[in-house]
Amino acid sequence: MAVPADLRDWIDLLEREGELVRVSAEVDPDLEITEIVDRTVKAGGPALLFENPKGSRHPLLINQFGTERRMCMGFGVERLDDIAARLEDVLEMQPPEGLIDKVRGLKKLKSIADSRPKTVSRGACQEVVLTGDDIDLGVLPIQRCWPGDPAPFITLPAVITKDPHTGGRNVGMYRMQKIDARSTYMHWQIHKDGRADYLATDGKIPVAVALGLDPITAYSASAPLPKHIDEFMLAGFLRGEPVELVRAKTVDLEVPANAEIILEGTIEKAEVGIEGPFGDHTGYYTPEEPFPVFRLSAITMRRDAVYPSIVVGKPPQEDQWLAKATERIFLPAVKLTVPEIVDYDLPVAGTFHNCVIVSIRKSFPGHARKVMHAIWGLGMLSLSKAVVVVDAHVNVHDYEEVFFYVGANVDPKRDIVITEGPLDHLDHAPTLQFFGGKIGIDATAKGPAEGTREWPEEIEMSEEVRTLVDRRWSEYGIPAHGDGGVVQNGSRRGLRQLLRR
Ligand SMILES: Cc1cc2nc3c(=O)[nH]c(=O)nc-3n(C[C@H](O)[C@H](O)[C@H](O)COP(=O)(O)O)c2cc1C
Ligand SMILES: [Mn+2]
Repeated sequence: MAVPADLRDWIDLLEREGELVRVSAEVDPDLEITEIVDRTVKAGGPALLFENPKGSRHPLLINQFGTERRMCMGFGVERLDDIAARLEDVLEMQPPEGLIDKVRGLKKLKSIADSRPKTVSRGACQEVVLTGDDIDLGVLPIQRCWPGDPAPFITLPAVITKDPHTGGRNVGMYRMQKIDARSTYMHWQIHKDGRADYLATDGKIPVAVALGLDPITAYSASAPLPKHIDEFMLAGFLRGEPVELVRAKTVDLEVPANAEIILEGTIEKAEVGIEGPFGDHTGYYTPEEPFPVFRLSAITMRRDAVYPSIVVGKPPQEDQWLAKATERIFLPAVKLTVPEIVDYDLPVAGTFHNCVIVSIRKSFPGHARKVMHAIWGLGMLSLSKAVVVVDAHVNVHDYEEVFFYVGANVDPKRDIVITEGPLDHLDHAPTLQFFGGKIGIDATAKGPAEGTREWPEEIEMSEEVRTLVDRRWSEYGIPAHGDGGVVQNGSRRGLRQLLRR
């Protein structure tokens, strides 16, 4: 399935699929859009194109990622797991045996080679170039999202920097609070690559911000890749064609040619100011804190540029699907390091750093604890506050089933690990910022090898009787309730399998 080439192509696709509503009424980016989007997201509603945001002639696109279906459409897949399958294919490559294997291997290698961004000489993102006194962020319909926010925030940017020592590119999504017509703060949290690039600079660091991208490239800015991997390369791999870049006009960086809007500028290492508060994805206002100041040297854009935005807040919000995409896309990489992991789930209500549920093929005493510590040592998963470990057959996406095993298999005195380590920048619960307690819950079955009594057998109907009842179901004359298939397919886990994505 072809993926959208740029934001316009994506808007067209959404519209053709009945997934977009144009709002022509004048609507205020100051709070009003948030309330509309909050209701729309929670109702599983469409993407919204506000054609007349108050005070701006640029339309505002929001809720483009707000449902699983749209997320899949943006990635050109049927299910989010299909994206992971492609990555797994490459990660699990073995030395080829025989000719067919070799040809297949070469194809895979080519798909990696073709992922590298490609520099082109012209880009639609530079149809209009504004420098000097012409730079004015006031032309964009930047949202003030929540009543306690002191200013408007750019919320869906792809922020591009280069490591001052290696020259390697990094792309990240970090909110940007507007200070005035020509400057913003840059919310580079302590654990992020963007911040590391900034800290590695002596004087000032060039920064470019792309707004309004095709969905995969926009997503890639939020992906937690290891520092030395260029997020545009991941975008190229997932798109099946390279991200095209043009040279920025006033800084030594390349920017996506197909973007709607580019902000160019620099950040002086020494120049920080007080950012926030901001109504964040934790469901709370993150307090004021010092962050660097981004000073613009140019705005370039398409003539009729569309401005993209997103609202975060108490979950569920639109960002849940960006995070779910990451959960699915990164599963093969997680399994590569910890192969006993069958699946994992980061509940939306846990705002993604509060809880990880993980199922494992347990094969030795203490195995659940090994996996907890592996997660606490793995990339951004290391910031997880709670890790719940269940056996391989448990569906980690079915929270009721997980709760059953947490209740049934756990002796709190024996099976709880309390430890401490790094915590998310935004977590307000620990006594200290960035550092505090963690909990691991071992809800796997145990046994004498782990010092317990004999573990009892779980109740399961025999396959023979289930097949019999399947065959005879219509004879019983019992009406199927709810989704008829659930009962008739005879599986105890029928409903759970339906819930499973
Ligand atoms: C909508 C949205 C807003 C985000 N805002 C921030 C932010 O303000 N600061 C931050 O450090 N990370 C933020 N993140 C998370 C980062 O984008 C994510 O951790 C990414 O991997 C960072 O890239 P990096 O590791 O290359 O620095 C946000 C993510 C999303 C989806
Ligand atoms: Mn990165």
